[in-house]
Amino acid sequence: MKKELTRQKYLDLYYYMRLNRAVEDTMVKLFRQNKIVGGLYSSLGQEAISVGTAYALEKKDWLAPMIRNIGALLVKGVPPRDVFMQHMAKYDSPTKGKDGTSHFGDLDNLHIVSPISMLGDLIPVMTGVAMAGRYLGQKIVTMTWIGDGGSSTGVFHEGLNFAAVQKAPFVLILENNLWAYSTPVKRQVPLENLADRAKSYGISSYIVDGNDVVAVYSTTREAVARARAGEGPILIEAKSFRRLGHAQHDPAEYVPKEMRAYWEGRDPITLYEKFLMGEKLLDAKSKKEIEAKIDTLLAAEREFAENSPMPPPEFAATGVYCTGDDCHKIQPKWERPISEVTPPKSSVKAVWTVAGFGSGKGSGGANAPIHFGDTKNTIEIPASGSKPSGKNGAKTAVNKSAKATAASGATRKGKR
Ligand SMILES: Cc1ncc(C[n+]2csc(CCOP(=O)(O)OP(=O)(O)O)c2C)c(N)n1
Ligand SMILES: [Mg+2]
Repeated sequence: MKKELTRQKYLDLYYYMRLNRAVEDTMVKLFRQNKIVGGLYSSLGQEAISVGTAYALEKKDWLAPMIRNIGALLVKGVPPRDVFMQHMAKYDSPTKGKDGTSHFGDLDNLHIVSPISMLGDLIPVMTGVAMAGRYLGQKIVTMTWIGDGGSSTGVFHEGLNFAAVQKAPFVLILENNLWAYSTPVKRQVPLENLADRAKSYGISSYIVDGNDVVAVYSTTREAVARARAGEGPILIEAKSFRRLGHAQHDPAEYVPKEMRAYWEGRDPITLYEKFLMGEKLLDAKSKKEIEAKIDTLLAAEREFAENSPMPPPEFAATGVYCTGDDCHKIQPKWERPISEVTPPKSSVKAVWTVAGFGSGKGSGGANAPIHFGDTKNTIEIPASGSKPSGKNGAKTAVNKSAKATAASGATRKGKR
């Protein structure tokens, strides 16, 4: 680690990494008390990535987190109570209890786009946000994160290529934690460095030690400055390790013991503490003060979250369909009366019907062999308009009518 920042910045990075870990530790406790409604993912050992990257952004910049980026939300200013309540599906949560994980954002104030579960989809979305900012003359930079597994999705490539040709001011953090669920990175990408993917789009990239928060921050700060200056998107591969399973339900027994032991010895918070102590930026007293501050904050945030009510049952039926002003400011342009396309009408009977749709008829009128087994009882008839070839001419296999099929089934049965 290099000494290059102000004391305040060093201590901020430390505070947010500790806060990130403490928030997640609290959620594990809530999970074990059965108070977490959805899945619970962990960024244990990856805190330096979320915190170091988000800390390099300015207030006006935009980010979109993925499941292991709670640290980035905290740096951006999301209060821990929102993270707790969101996972507990409480009524005071940002989504008012309609989601049990982290699908929430803040477009008005903090400039956070909600996560999208489909891996990679945030790349074109955040490219679009970056382009919108440029059209509006805002000089913003946008950021999102993707895993080693997610970097093999089609939309990763489409999105990054699009960002590259548009020279979007966008920074993509590729968190290579060596595992995508139970698949080791070596079995899904034939590359030593995933940063090499950037070459295909003609964009710049960096490789950084994801367990060194100062390196992560300094590298990202440089990348953000270059993107802001108009150099186009930049890919940063942060190398780290997923210390726990994919989520709480996964004991990750498939991870070799030596690999886990190696990375446990490189805990980003322990490494950073050693550095701070060595540089006399932190001592036992100030460390205790930071711990006390976090404890007090989280006790209050947790209490608030636990006391928040669950949403009233009837609330489940509201806010599902956009109804205009009370939903958002963009007015939908309904081509048909709203009552026609929303329940109860829409879910009772299709308004438009297409003759033959769903009946299983092929274009020739006969039953299409769409199910396994339908093809068994086929008869062969010469295809109309095609030239005979070979002994029997061109043939088209067509199912018999339902009646004939039933009859032949009965015959077969009789023969047995
Ligand atoms: C397009 C798509 N495919 C599959 C999934 C299911 N899924 C969710 S997370 C995950 C593993 C992701 O691994 P990686 O990208 O390495 O991220 P990590 O969990 O290691 O942070 C999978 C397969 C998904 N959400 N989206
Ligand atoms: Mg991974």
